[in-house]
Amino acid sequence: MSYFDKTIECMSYNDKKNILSKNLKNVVEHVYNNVLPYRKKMDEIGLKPSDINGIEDISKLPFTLKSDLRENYPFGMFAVPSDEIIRLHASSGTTGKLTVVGYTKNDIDNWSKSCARGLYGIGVRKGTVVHIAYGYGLFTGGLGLHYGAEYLEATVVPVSSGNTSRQLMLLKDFKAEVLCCTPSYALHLIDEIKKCGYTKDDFNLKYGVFGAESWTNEMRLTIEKELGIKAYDIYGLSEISGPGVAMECEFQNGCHVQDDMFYPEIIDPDTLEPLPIGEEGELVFTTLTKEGLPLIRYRTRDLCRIIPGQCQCGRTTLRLDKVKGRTDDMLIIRGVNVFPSQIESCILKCDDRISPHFHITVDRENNLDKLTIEVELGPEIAFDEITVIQALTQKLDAAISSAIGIRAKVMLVSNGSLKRFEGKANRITDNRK
Ligand code: DLL
Repeated sequence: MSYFDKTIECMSYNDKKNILSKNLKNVVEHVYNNVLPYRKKMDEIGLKPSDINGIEDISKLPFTLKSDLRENYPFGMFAVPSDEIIRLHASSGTTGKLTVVGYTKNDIDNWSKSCARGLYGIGVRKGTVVHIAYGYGLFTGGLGLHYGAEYLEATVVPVSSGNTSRQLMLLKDFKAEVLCCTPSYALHLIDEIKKCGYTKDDFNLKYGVFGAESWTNEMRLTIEKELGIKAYDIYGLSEISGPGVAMECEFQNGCHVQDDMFYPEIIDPDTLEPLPIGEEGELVFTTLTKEGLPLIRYRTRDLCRIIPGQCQCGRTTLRLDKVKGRTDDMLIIRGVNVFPSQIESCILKCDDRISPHFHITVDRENNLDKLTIEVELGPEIAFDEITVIQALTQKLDAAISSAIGIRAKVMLVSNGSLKRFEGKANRITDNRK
């Protein structure tokens, strides 16, 4: 087994604890002295940097929310003078105001290293051809993986998102071994490959690096089968750096968090109390080495759990289980919590003749929530094969109702009729809002 940085990745718990404690003390000192909103938050609860003696004191610290970044738009949470910021990224949200993040030279270097560690763990080396179809620009996906792959001296193809026919041409001609994009874009590429009359054997792909949105293990199996690759999960968020906060190794058994840089906690989103390892709750991160925009106990809104025990690969880093979804994406239908990932998993498990493309619509009729799930038929079923479609609809209906605990209206629609996505998928229309 080889590692990008064995000392850090395979460090014993006690050695790691010393590093985490030292870094936590540094970052708390840094934000208290340089970020007014943090000084205020800490003063309000009477907490001084000297009260933090080690990583075990982390729960004394206040949380940070996305609203803190919005209220201090654009640079009010930055901890260094503006001329030390060498890169800005931003993500858009529901309120329209951007969440802006800034990086010093060291931050870019550490972010690149975190992505490099992840990519190394799945086999990327000098000369491996890495096709990056995440968007470049203010979104962190493209540039984050670009710098990580270049750090390893891989051969980077910086295609960005869009122009699918050109993507296929480049994938084929440059013989990329690694495809980096959202899982929903991978589905779109699979459809286009078939439409163009290619097969997976026309490509040289071996691995996929898929993230930026939640996706299920069933989706992984579909993509792996269709592209003949191993599909790895990569997790991250711009506030904490971008892609590469955590990534799966070759054992595909949870995303290894680069926890010397980004320290994870799982909290109960209602009581805000930390939860023990293995329990599901909201994922919270503290950045331990960031200079430009250090964040303390940032509430991601992602629901997840830390997998107990150590991975077969020998790394001692904490691992995240598949993210179930964002608390904001959770639909409450007739009082029942429903995650799109539960529906995705039913669709993919149900029948090979059903495609992975779906859309969820929620309406309110006569004061009652109504859930409609449109799912595309696979290309081999003609839309006039009424009996087959009726049988498939019943089968899927039963599977979804039993998984989510409420009835939904399932509609099988013709192949190719639902919207495709180049970046993050948006599969929900909630007309109740
Ligand atoms: O999506 C960074 C990224 C780019 C990660 C490319 C992986 C690959 P944001 O646009 O700030 O950053 O969105 C962050 O996306 O809080 C999660 O809700 C979701 N997310 C990211 N990766 C995963 C994943 C990038 N692997 C938000 N599984 C996060 C589930 C994910 N959700």
